[in-house]
Amino acid sequence: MKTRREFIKTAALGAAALTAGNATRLIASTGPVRKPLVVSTWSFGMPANVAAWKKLVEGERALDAIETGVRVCEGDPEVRTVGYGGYPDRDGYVTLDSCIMDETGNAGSVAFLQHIKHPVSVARKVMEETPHVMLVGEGALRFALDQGFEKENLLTPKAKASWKQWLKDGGNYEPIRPDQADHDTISMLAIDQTGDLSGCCTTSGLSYKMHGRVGDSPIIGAALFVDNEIGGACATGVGEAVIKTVGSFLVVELMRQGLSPQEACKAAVERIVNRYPEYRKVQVGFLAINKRGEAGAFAIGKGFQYAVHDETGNVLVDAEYLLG
Ligand code: SD4
Repeated sequence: MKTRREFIKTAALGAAALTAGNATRLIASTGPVRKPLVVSTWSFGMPANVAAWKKLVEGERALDAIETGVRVCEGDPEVRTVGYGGYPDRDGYVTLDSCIMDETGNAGSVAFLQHIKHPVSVARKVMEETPHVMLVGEGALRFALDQGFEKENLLTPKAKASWKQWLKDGGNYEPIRPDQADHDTISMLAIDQTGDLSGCCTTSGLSYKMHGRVGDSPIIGAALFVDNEIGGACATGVGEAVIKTVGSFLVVELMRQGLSPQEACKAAVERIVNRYPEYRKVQVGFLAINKRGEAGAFAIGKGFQYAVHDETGNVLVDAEYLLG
């Protein structure tokens, strides 16, 4: 097995076959590194990518680009699973999870945060203004207000009506829901013009979740991990499955061993369903990029899409999946 340093060196030289585990894999393509680059989860990643791309071509840091990008989604009341307009928990509270990680390996996160429209920006403040990584609940809210964020009602009339209807229909609650429509996170990764990586994710989490439930989205290593020497990975889907397998960290570590982003995402999905067969029924999708600007994704089930913006344009891609 090659060391990380050898991997980077070999990758920089062009196409190279490396041994990872028992298999030999082609891990690096020839040609220049694809940068800048931004990728994000789901179709709402398309407008988010456009905002991030604008920053990237202006020469801004990947960190600024990804924060700007996902804020588009957080502020859009028509996106029912992120930020303002997100579905509430079973008691009618919109509670938000978010995290962010930069090229130096620094990280910030907020969980179970209420009343703040842009949790990703609070997560960034946690990273930059405190000695901590994660603030939750009341403490996270107090910190956000101290930092000048505005307290807002995030429960839009539409989301409230959906919740009331859900209650009327019996309020049937399954902590693990197989449908994808009710729980989509925006996770975003970018490489800037200098070749540095950053990533973030932000969500209102599973709709009608238990009050106090926190998913994978604010957990560094689970929904997001960035190693500026190797690449970055992020996740969407049922957070419990991602937390138990430390999914994004796993994807980055597999890339470190020589797998392509696509291969690494696939291996992480296989880890989930092999280790936890009950999660075969749910959706989890991983999205990753490596230092060369190669992107890949893989999901448990059909339907996961991701948006990729490079200098050739912004495209929505159907991810490959394991089970029909
Ligand atoms: C969570 N991972 O709270 C989030 C929800 C999500 O696609 O990403 N859904 O578990």
